[in-house]
Amino acid sequence: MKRAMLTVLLAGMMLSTGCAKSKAKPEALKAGETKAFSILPDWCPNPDGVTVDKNDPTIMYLNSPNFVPNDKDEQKCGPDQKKKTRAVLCKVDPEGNVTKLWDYTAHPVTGWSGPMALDQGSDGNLYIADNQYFYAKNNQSRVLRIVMENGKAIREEVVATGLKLSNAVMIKDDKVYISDTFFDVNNKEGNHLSGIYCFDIKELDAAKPVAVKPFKSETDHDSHLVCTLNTRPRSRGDIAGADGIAFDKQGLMYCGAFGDGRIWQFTLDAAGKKAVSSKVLIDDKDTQCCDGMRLDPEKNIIYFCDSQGNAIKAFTPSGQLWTVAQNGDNDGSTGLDQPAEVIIFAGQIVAVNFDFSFPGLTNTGNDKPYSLTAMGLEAARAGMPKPAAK
Ligand SMILES: [Ca+2]
Ligand SMILES: [Ca+2]
Repeated sequence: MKRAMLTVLLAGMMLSTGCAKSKAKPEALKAGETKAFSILPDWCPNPDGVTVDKNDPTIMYLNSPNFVPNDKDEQKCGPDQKKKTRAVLCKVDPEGNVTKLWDYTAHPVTGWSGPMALDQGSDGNLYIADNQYFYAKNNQSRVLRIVMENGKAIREEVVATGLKLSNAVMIKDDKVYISDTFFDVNNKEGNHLSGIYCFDIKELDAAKPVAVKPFKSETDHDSHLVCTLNTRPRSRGDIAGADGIAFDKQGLMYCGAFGDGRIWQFTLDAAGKKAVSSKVLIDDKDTQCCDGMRLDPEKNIIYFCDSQGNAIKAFTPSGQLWTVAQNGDNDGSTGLDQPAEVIIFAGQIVAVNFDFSFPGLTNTGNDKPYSLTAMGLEAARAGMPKPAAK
């Protein structure tokens, strides 16, 4: 009798486990709703860049630079790579499971690694912005390439040097666009300048990395520079500049400033190497920070992270702006916890919670859980403001 009951119980448990693992579509989240997409392992305390594999939509790549929560004294990893939590590249599946692909190598001068955003080229390899600005302000930041073979990361290469704070990466037509958030040079109005560089994948050679010339002025800079933008500090006094990059379906390029939340729209030349015109598209009093951004190609909408406001927002190429989701300070178990990157994955909007906590942000501190947050894709699209009635 007992044995029979146990069999029934076990069968029931197996059935329920099977249901939980079924590939049934997740229940669509309503407007403004958030839930954890993934609770990350302890070795991903400070995740940042994401991109989805160009050939396999079930693979999302995630960088976790892990600048925090390392204690300052213990953080001395040095060239011997004893960083408390090593910077890693991972892959994430549609159920939110995380697998480590690579341990990044420390920079030979600073002793640290800082892999922020990443994107995949048509060669299948991943191109990474290695931000060294938190450790050295003298142009130590780089562009890295992780060579991929059959889904495995097999080699890490340095392909460009000389950047200040390499941040976002967006690849279009085998050109790698990288934002540099700090030039440490002001324009004549006294606003801090920053910009975007562009490299052809075919010029990126590990045997001879591109040496980017430091930016001196709007007329004296490296030939790879596409455009500049400037930051007007707002309530939190942050001068950080060029951050997230996206292209719309017409090929217009967008970049937002981390320090003031303004978003620029750039028209590029036919080669995609120089901006021929630019304008500030978004300048909103309730949006004082812009981090990562990503195109929704089906709707020609661009989603972006307001890291200060713990919000995911969206805009159209004509400048309509709306909020997809926003919450107060949250540890990341249910809501946004300083989102830095946003992407469409597994039929949802997925945000990466950087959870670093800079002064003036809603996020008050790096805390467990470390997480990715999901929002409803259809709800986000439906939130677009309707044109005013005539
Ligand atoms: Ca957290
Ligand atoms: Ca937090």
